[in-house]
Amino acid sequence: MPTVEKPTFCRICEPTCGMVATVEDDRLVRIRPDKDHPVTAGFSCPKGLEFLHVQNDEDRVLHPLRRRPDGSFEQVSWETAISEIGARLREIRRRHGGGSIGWYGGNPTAFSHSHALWIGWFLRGLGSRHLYTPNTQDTSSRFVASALLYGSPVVVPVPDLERTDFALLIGTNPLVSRGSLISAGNLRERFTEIVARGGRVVVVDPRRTETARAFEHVGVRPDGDAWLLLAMLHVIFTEGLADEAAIARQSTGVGTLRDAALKCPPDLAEERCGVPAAEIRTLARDFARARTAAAHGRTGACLGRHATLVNLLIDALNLVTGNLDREGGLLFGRGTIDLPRIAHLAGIDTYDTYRSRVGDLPEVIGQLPAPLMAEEIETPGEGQLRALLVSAGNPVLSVPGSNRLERALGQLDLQVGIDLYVNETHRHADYVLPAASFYERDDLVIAALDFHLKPFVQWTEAVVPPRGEARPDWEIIEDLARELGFAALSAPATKLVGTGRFGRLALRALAPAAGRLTPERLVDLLLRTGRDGDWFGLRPGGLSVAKLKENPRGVVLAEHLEAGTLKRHVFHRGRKVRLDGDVVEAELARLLESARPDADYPLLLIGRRDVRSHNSWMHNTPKHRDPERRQYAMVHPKDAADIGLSDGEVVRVSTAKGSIEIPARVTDEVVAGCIAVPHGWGHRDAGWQVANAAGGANVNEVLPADVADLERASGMAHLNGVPVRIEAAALSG
Ligand SMILES: Nc1nc2c(c(=O)[nH]1)N[C@H]1C(S)=C(S)[C@@H](COP(=O)(O)OP(=O)(O)OC[C@H]3O[C@@H](n4cnc5c(=O)[nH]c(N)nc54)[C@H](O)[C@@H]3O)O[C@H]1N2
Ligand SMILES: Nc1nc2c(c(=O)[nH]1)N[C@H]1C(S)=C(S)[C@@H](COP(=O)(O)OP(=O)(O)OC[C@H]3O[C@@H](n4cnc5c(=O)[nH]c(N)nc54)[C@H](O)[C@@H]3O)O[C@H]1N2
Ligand code: SF4
Ligand SMILES: [Mo]
Repeated sequence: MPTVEKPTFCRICEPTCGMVATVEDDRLVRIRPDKDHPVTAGFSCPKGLEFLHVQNDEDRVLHPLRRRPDGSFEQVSWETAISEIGARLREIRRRHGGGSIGWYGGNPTAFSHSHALWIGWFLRGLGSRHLYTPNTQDTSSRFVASALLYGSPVVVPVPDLERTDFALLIGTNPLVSRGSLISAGNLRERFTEIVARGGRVVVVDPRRTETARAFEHVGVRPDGDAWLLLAMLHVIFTEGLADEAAIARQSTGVGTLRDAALKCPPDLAEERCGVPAAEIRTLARDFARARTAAAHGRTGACLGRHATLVNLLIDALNLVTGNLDREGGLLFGRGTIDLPRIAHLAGIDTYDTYRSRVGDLPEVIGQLPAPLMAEEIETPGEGQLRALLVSAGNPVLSVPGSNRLERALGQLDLQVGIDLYVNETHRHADYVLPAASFYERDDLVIAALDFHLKPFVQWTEAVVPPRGEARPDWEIIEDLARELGFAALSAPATKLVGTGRFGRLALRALAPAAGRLTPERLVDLLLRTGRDGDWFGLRPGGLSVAKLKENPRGVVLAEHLEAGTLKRHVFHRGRKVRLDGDVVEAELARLLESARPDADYPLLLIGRRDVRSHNSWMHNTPKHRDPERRQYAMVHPKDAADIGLSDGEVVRVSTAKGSIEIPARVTDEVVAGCIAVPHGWGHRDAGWQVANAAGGANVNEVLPADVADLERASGMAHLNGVPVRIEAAALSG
């Protein structure tokens, strides 16, 4: 068979780098970065290249598996698996109602055109509210800040790094993570260009990260950001640096923010966030006086105890300095598929329209806090969670309170996993179904569209057929839905396109091919009725899937994001950003009244991401045979000296929930009083042999996960800045 090279793109993380896949005999034999890609231009990272090992991994699940009474798995046919799971789900629905069946859809669902949509459809068919995702360990606080500010949780502005004079990065390490809630190819290059233009890149982080080392670093105490940001606003308001015209034009409710900022002078903030008052003043003045500036936060801003407030303050800092919705500041997505509008029409841009059965916490975009899953399984009553499907996720490693979750999973009437591997969550499942990898399916990453700095869209065909009997996630979900007797996925499509002129036109165009709505047809519909669409021939040359197939390296839609689109992106009445409200006031009060450090647990734990890991996966590649690649904790020399810990020794990290032990690296890379521990480790007894051997400790076993530990405003888990105690493991009994 001849060797074929196919342009496509990686779907592990947000740059969605252009790749060229080399295929021989229907087998992926090489992946290389695509130099001719119009956005990523030859950029990629080690994970993207190591995906070749995942693709061809002998540990991959390639056939449906069913648990035997002795706990081992046996291979069964798809027909058997789907019909048996269907029968069990029907029985559970009959006895306990559709509301007793839930789904956890993990991180990779966001990198597919269809996976998350099909899960949503499945649960709506059941009338179930048990939808869980990594969001409460990742972005719910950001989404709630958006709901409060803009009236829609899915409106998330991006920093215009291509034109800004001052990038303020809060709790993000893009030289390793490659950027999140932003998609701009090689971010190191973007940052270097800012400096080359005479601008600045300042990184606020408790650790002198790869990004902080390459640019400027402000060493903040974990969970200190709200204090830092309020004190910056204090300086800006009291020194006349605010852009009052922009505030009046764009927002309502600034008084609440101003009052809170006035209560937080830099000297008070210094005590709480560890950044010297003089440094806070200079940072505030420099940011406000820069010709243009953009503050952007990610998981370091999203996982603290005041995360919703931190995210709100980040956008407010941009707004108050006149940097929201202007070139070089924060800009809104261009929306070739107008997600906020579509989500609004479909009624899925929700926040707090209902609350969790246990814990009374708000839904965010229809999702409930994943740390509640254990208690939802354990708590009797109507809506008790009795069956859980987990696709593209590994909550036993990724969700805090994992010991309890793992025990609770054992109480389920049915547990089904859909994955590339039998991971730590699926090792107890009743069935594990083999998912196609992203190179085995067609795709367009709808969720990333609005995060591209250079508006861009790319469609890919599957570059190889699925290995073994693997199948794309959406097809598996559709089969299960059919077992439960759901109508085809056409009713939600009606909602998505609306009932306006183009909606009607689109549905008419769709009707002749009636029947199955595939992701390709859905994407086609959304593209064609979007702002660049061909409107089914009314605008020749416009976008459609066919058009994208003619351009396999994608289509650049504009050089830059536009400024001056605020009114289109704000859903509040009057189209103004809202800076006040009950939630904001409560969160500000909670911050200003919050307690100081806990004497029993004097250190603060934060997370850390590694270049070759992706949360709990990508650990089964040959590189992870190297002990150097394994998990270790970073401890400051002063804190190490206090407990007599030397570099390379094992440190015991304890919270009120328990202890874990991890080899330590003693380094002043972390600020004193802070310990950094990567999540996603603790592999054992799962189906990935290299990962099992690499082992590690599961930090989520000791992180807080009770209802009282979750943020009231967003249900967000508290995973950064968690009070801990450390001891040298060798010395303590
Ligand atoms: N190589 C690699 N890339 C990844 C991933 C991965 O696991 N590995 N995961 C992907 C996923 S799912 C996501 S969501 C993104 C996340 O993207 P990022 O958020 O950019 O990822 P992190 O490297 O975790 O960066 C968070 C930073 O916040 C800092 N931090 C911790 N606590 C605080 C705090 O209280 N205040 C401040 N200011 N900073 C704090 C941490 O030290 C860390 O440097 O990365 C994605 N990319
Ligand atoms: N303590 C702590 N915990 C955290 C975080 C933290 O910073 N600190 N970060 C959180 C964040 S940001 C995230 S996003 C979560 C991630 O949490 P999860 O999404 O629960 O876990 P992942 O480790 O990303 O697991 C992804 C799984 O999907 C499988 N997979 C990959 N591609 C596909 C596919 O196409 N289809 C299917 N069906 N399966 C696929 C992989 O084999 C793997 O088993 O972790 C969170 N947990
Ligand atoms: S940065 Fe790496 S993992 Fe992320 S999309 Fe690009 S190649 Fe894939
Ligand atoms: Mo994430």
